[in-house]
Amino acid sequence: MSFKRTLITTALPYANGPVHIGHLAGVYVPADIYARYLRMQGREVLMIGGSDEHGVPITIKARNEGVTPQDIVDRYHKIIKDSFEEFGISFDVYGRTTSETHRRVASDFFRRLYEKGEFVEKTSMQLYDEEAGQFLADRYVTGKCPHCGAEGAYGDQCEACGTSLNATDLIDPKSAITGSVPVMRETKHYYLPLDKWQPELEKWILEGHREWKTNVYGQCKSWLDMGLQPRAVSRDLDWGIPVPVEGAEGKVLYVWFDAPIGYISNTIDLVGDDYTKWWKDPETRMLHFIGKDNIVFHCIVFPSMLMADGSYNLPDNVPANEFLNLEGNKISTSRNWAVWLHEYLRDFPGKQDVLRYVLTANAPETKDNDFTWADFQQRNNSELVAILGNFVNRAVVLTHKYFDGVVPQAAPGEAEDAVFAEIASLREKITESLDGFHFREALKLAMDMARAGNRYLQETEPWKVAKTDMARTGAILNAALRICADLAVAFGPFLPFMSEKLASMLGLGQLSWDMIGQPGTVAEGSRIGQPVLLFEKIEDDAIQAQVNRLLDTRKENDLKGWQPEPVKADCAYEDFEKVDIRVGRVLECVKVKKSKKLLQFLIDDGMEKRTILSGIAQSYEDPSVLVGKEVCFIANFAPRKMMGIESQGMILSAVNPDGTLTVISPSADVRPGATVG
Ligand code: B3M
Ligand code: ZN
Repeated sequence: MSFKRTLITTALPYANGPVHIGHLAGVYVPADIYARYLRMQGREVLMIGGSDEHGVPITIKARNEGVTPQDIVDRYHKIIKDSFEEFGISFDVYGRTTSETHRRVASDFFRRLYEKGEFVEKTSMQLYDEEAGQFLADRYVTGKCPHCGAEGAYGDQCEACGTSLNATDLIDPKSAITGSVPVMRETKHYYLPLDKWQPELEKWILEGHREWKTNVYGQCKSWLDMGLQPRAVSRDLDWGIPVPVEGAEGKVLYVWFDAPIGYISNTIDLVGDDYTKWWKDPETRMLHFIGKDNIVFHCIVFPSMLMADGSYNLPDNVPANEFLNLEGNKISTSRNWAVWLHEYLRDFPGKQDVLRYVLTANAPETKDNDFTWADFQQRNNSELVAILGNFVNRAVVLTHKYFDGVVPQAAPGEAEDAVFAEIASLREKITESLDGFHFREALKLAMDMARAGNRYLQETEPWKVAKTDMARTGAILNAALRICADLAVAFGPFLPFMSEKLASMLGLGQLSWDMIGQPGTVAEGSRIGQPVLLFEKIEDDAIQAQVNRLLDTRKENDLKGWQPEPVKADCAYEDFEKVDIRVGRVLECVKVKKSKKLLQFLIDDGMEKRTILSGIAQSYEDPSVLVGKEVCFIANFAPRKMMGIESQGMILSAVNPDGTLTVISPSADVRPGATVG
């Protein structure tokens, strides 16, 4: 079906912390690429964003900081909104769920369903913290996951296995407020009977949307196959939208009931009553851009709410991404294991496009993927600088060199026809990839267009032709500038800052998608701007600084979570006496060839010189720092061969929280051979 317009919604980030590269990669860069692409095609688009300002994580953070939840959301709503703006995430509106509009719209939505009898009111026993005097919902309670046994699962979700939980499912629950063991207390909640909508959801998704990404379709199918259960859409909390019906004092809307309605209220903030054109007109296509942990809420829960209301469109697609990891570990706000957008901008000012590029090139579109600073540097230096930036710079510099910046006359020959044919074919492929939400693939094809430009200059060698034939040189540079214009358009959805800079260098007006491959985009006889470097090399020290910051973070985390090993079982003094511990001076210390772990010590033990091997090489980048030091070692272990070398004893080392090892030395000079008792 062809749609008149497209409504793009993007997951509303919780306003309880800044946004990081995982947010950009998972949701906001893909959504922005798609919105910009549609706008460049002249399509009618709205991209809706906003902060999700209710929910227990916010109240826990407020409690921990001794401020109000409103203080927390006011702080982070601004930080998040500013970060998105800095990165060119082109929302048409970026709202918030503590707005008056949202309170009204969400309350009306609930009341309408209530009056239609769409909720089941049910009294049940829920976890209650007698010390704190409140019920424990969602993140207010932690315990052992009944599915995977992981400790620290929350009342609503286990982060280890992703299973959605009810607080009462947890094993050995503990209150996250007081740490006490909760009691069960009766309370009433309003349930959305998801089971009632199961047949319609199965028809809509399993039959009607086989084209959805496999990770999305698969998750929906497994939820439906398990059989949907009624879901509580109210909570005994004091932060949120009060349940707007009699007898519901002290209850608020469950955050996952209220937040998706934020898409509607943010649209109303933007276009007022015209929102019906975007939310109820079947000629509008709605797309939800989210991360995989939000699939059930956007494909099952929110659609059930919309079906219960009966007047809204349902999403046409939900191109959810998987997760982005950082240097091999899961990104974690609580462990500060993240690249925060505001910190990136501090360290790499003006390089938003570089991060957009790398996060798209590595996007976790079908499986979790990893961000590494080495890859970030490599893609910047060998792709953005060396391919795209280099081509544009050569075309512009040579036009200034030979034609004083005036666009020479076109005279297409065989070489031009060939490269323009390649560009036309790339445009078709990029369009097809973007239409299919394959943004990684589309970006690679755009970079192939820059590669085609470089090959064209290599083949035509204008710097040589200029010695004999200026007309031909002009024809080549006219073609090269036309390719630059094609690149400004093709990269427009991905790298908006570069695209704008290049377009102004070439004197192009508003860029439109169908300009790719068209002759005359850069007008003959017009004067192009001075060459401006589109990208700069990123040096090793800038990357090392980022890696060091993460290593420091890892050390802090290891320290934070570290507990000493439990003391071993009792040992008799007689047993201890059998071990002969001595002090020895290190005469030599070198890495053992072909071994990652072993250092080879030559020790003066006061009697002779002995060789001892020790598995601490990864803790001592430069083993020579140990030469001259005194170390403690066990002298009466039987000799042992490792890597063909006989080791006579064992060096004593302490195990640090981050797993590194530190040799044990006496606190003052001691004669080699001295016994340790
Ligand atoms: N606030 C963010 C998350 O789960 C959640 C999205 C709401 S979209 C309506 O990461
Ligand atoms: Zn689990």
